[in-house]
Amino acid sequence: MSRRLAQGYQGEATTHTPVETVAVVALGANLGDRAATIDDAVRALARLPLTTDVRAAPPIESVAVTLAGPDASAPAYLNTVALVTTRLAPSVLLSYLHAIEAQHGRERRERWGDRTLDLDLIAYGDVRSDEPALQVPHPRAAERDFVLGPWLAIDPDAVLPGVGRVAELLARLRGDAGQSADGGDTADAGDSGGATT
Ligand code: A4P
Ligand code: MG
Repeated sequence: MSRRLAQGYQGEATTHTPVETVAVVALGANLGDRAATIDDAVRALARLPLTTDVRAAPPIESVAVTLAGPDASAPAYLNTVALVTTRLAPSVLLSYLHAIEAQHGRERRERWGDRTLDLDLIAYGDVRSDEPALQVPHPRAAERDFVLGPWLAIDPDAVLPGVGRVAELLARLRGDAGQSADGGDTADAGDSGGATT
């Protein structure tokens, strides 16, 4: 665990004021009234304690990525990304994200299955953690057009810690997807799940 992550935990147990950090939260919904759910979830993020600012990108449509790959026959997703300025420690923020998912009827039946609302912590400042309960940066963020696209829309200088500039990651991803569409090996197309609009 990184030093800053440890400081976050220490902050919870003591009277120290935790450091204000910008967290990147990805929101996705492919069941129910997706737009209303995403709107509600962004408002719920803005009401979190110790949280001073929330800025969300316009939502985009994206093809569902399932364990078998992109599936155009599954209900399409609405995805967006919010920048959340908060003094909540990352583990506490993730617990709140799970609570917001639950308030919106999230059921966990199968991995990458259809869902009313999914909230992923993509990054928390430059903190890095690979504990199963808290993986930041999110291990699949760099492969996902539906995360990188909205993130870049609200932060043109965004960097995925330890990986690289979001603009470059997205350009590479779209370049690879284009090559694949031009006759590349589509059997291994990955889970880029490009936006449909
Ligand atoms: N967990 C650990 N670190 C994190 C983190 N940084 N953010 C734990 C969120 N959760 C984190 O998550 C599984 C476990 O990961 C939880 O116990 C959590 O505490 P989950 O939300 O229960 O399950 P999941 O979302 O089905 O699994 P996973 O592996 O997190 O899936 P992803 O990567 O979130 O992908 N297609 C489109 N077009 N748009 C989407 O938004 N989303 C998914 C889910 C699949 N296909 C999609 C989309
Ligand atoms: Mg998730």
